[in-house]
Amino acid sequence: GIEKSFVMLKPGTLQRRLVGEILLRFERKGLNIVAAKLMHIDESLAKIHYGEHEGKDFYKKLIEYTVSGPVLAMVVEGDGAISMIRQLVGPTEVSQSLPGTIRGDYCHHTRLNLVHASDSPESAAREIPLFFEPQEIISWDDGNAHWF
Ligand code: 3AN
Repeated sequence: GIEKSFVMLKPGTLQRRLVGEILLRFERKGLNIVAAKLMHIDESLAKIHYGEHEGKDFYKKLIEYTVSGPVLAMVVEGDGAISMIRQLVGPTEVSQSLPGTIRGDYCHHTRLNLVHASDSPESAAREIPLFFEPQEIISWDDGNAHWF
């Protein structure tokens, strides 16, 4: 079914001028960008977003990195979008991410893995409202839905 995923292009994406490269992959796959916002998120939002990692050894650096510059927060929609986007992004551990995935092509360290994408429908439902008001999400139709 149609799903919405929360996707965040983290500060390294902007620093390395990779926004276009990454958006291209979502568009090429046929996904719909239904919300997008450039944000410099504060520590409290970063901590809520990454709350599940509190106490882990990489947590402090993860928060510092996430607030170190602007991010592009997005909602991306499509049939089975959540797992499809995880496939496009590649595994968390960059040594496991294959060429052809975003992390496989552009990341050499797990701490600098460029993209966040919801890992389940439950995560998406929690994450999207942290970053977007309902009226900021604009679903649209490319006219192909009746074929599948
Ligand atoms: P994903 O981003 O693939 O959903 P999570 O949610 O497990 O992965 O981890 C969130 C972020 O925390 C990752 N994107 C990465 O930046 C960082 N991270 C996760 N695991 C590690 C690790 N073992 N060492 C360093 N950083 C990590």
